[in-house]
Amino acid sequence: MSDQEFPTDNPAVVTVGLPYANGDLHVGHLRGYVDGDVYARALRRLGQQTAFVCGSDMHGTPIVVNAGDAGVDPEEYALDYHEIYAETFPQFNVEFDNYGHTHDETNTELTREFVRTWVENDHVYEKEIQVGYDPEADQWLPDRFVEGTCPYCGEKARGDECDEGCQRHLEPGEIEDPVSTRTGNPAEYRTREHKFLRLNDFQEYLQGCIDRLEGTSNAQNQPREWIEGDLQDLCITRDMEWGVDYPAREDEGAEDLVLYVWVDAPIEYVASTKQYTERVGPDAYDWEEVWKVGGEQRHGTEWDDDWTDEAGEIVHVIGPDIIQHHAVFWPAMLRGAGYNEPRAIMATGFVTIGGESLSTSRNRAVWADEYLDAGFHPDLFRYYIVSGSGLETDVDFSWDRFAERVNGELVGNVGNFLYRSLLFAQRNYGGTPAADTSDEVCERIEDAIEAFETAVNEYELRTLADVGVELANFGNEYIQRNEPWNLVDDEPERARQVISDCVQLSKAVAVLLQPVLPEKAERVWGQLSEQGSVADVSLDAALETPPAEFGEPTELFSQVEDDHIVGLNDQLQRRVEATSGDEDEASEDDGEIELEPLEDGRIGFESFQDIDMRVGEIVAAEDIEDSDNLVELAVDIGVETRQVVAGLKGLHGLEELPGTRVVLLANMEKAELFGRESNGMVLAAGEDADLLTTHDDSPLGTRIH
Ligand code: B3M
Ligand code: ZN
Repeated sequence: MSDQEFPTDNPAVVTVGLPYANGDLHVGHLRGYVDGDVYARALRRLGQQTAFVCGSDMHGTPIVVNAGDAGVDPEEYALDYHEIYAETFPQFNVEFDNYGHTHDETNTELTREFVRTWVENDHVYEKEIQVGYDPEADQWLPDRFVEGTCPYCGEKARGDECDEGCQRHLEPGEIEDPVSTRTGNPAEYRTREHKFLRLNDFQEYLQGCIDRLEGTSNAQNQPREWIEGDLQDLCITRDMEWGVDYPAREDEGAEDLVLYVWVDAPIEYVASTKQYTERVGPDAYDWEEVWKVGGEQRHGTEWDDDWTDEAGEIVHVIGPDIIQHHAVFWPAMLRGAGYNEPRAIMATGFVTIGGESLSTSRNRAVWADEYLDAGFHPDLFRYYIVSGSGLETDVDFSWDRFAERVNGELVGNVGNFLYRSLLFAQRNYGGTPAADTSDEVCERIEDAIEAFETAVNEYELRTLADVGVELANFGNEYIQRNEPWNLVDDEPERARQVISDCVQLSKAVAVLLQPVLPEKAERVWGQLSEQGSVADVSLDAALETPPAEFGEPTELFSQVEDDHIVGLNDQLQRRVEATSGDEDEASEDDGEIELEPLEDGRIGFESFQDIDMRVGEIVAAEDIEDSDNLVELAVDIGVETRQVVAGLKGLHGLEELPGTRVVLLANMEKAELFGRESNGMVLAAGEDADLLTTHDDSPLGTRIH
């Protein structure tokens, strides 16, 4: 990447997180694709050479699960969705330069090449680990085949991610209380050999990389916590059939392993760019200029500032739940293979409905097809999404709000200004009247251009929508203030000036709003009888004189009718109510747990200091046969290992306890239970003995304050 402002002399690539090819798209998915598309168009607007690429994520357990439920093989299942996505995106004017998929040859080959390079560079090692296994289903339980409790925050989590809690990536074997999603049985842990990418090799590099990283503040800040201290190595293989085969050398005996989906998925960003070059030729766009720094292997060397001038600009648009993958794992993966690093990560907020998260399983969503079937233009949706909130903030979708904003901002403001200006110009002058643009209007347009350029460099998408809308707003006010209809007869020159200003403003609005409203802007371009496409002009075109002749305009937007919205709104409301009903029931269930009243008496800080609590880790767990509820634990608290008798039987599987970080009350009076000494107490919450743990990696023995 370069440290210069956009536009730079280097080619850029904008990518969006790959959709898993395993279900219908809804407005929540569409947000990222629209945001990415708007950003790519805005970069081009600045004159930055830009490719916009993506692809379907074909691998991973969710697809295997869903394909299994549908009774088809994963490839067929994923390809069907891939084709649906490839057709759906353009219907929202999301136009990728290349849309591939992770199972195609370009990606599988490139992925294996990455892995081979890591192996050659000694970044990969083999280790025995505990992997979930379901004896009833007789299968290994990678990733989403297992659910349980996040060891970092205690929330319910999937095998490889804490999706409802701290959003961390979870390594195989980390999840607590693992339950097989195949049978609902508690999962067993069994020993397996797997391959690991040694992330610690990249720790220093990643610190620098995060310091250089641009984009949204969540993407710049969250990774700091993850890269401080020892980085946990990334298990890059899985016991599955569906995926990219691990490129095993004969002697390695790893033929039955596939790569973890998060290995081949981001590499599709590179593969998709490569396919684009294969189509248009390297003279038009060279993927290696973007992804490889000067084409050189730069493994083992420090980042050199000179590279910043040669390398391309990589911008990733992603959801907020995959920041760790993109800001920590991915730069390490790239560096380990001698590739460039991302310039920016734009992590968007989610889309909510009625303030609550979307849920595909509960059908609390507005589906892509549903929007299109309602007959609304895609640009309206794009506008709603981009201007609805700052990039990092959630956007709430409601049909009422949609109608309100379309009718108020697009129909009432932008559409109204363009139509009245062009109509007046056409009727009175047959097009743009001859007059120099006034200083006031020129300055307004220049300011808008500057605001647009700043917004691109600061990754602020909303401003890209606001700039054009505010210019139209100004135009309406300008027309109102100057009343050209009263000037035509008495002050013809002033009338020409005012109307020429308004046409110029209209043209500027089209140029500035094109990234957000590509099709609508194109229509204005046509109405102005401009040559070519508005997509191909630079921002300066906003100040160039519009044609002297053009035809009668038509209105750009039409009013969203109340009764149309009533139907859609009803439909959605019914769904939302139905699903929140389920949740109310769930929370009533929760309410049945009677919480103890708070203690009246207070203790002083000194009394608290008498309590010696330490960070510990269970290293062994043994059944106490004679007891109904007790087990014997060995808890490592750094300075020593304690024998503790704890009431965990039946609440936690004995085999899952070793490796669990706990909090130990170390100066608890010793006790003897069932003939065994208990030297300390493991802290736990509630009837289910929900074990207290620590959020980060404080060393064992650290005192708790
Ligand atoms: N397929 C979807 C997600 O977790 C996942 C993204 C891959 S991006 C390389 O949001
Ligand atoms: Zn968590």
